[in-house]
Amino acid sequence: MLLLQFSTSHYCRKARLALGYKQIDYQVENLSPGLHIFKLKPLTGLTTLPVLLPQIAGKPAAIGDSSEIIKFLESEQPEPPLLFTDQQQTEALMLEDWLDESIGTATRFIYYHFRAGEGKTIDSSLSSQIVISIVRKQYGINDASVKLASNRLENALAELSHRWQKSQYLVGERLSVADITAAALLSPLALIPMYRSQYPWLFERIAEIHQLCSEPLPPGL
Ligand SMILES: N[C@@H](CCC(=O)N[C@@H](CS)C(=O)NCC(=O)O)C(=O)O
Repeated sequence: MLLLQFSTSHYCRKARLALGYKQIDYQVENLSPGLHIFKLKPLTGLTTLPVLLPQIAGKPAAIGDSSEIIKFLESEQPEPPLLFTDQQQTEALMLEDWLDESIGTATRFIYYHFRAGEGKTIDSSLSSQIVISIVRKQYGINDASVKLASNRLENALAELSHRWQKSQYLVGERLSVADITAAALLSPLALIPMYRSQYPWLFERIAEIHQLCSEPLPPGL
């Protein structure tokens, strides 16, 4: 299998965690932001990464969207499972969708805001700052939208803390799509000192989940 990705994307990290947890052999191809559209549009009709090319006869040529990729991996290789077969499935998929649509985007806002200001020294090169400024423009990242994102994250972290402290897992008694989605989509916060000092339990859990999935730790951990 071949995973088309942006190397730094937290949604691509989510797909890698799933592949790693299932111990599936795969290769990655890193695409360049901007030019990626020309490759992706004919493959999936979408402009977003990750995209998985299963390279298996009789299977789809390309699968876009991290959630669809996980569903495909589960059908191809059910063990170890990331989904459920009972009523816990609805809860896990709802958490995944909430993390994808709300929390992953909030993290993006907080992260790029940090990288353009206090965290500029992480990579102050012109090329990096140009990418950051294009992303900020593309998603409308500014003081007001970052404030809203930070409020959303605060609520999300309260909910995740409650769930992860009650049991080791967000849903049921084993690792699932909900845990790997949270671990991937919150991982960019590891570079931000305020989150590191206020939510140490979060980064311990992110690191544990990366180890379970044989995925290298995200920057900052
Ligand atoms: N819901 C999608 C979101 C993926 C996503 O937002 N990917 C970003 C990178 S973090 C992307 O490819 N952006 C490029 C674009 O929108 O053109 C998924 O889960 O795969």
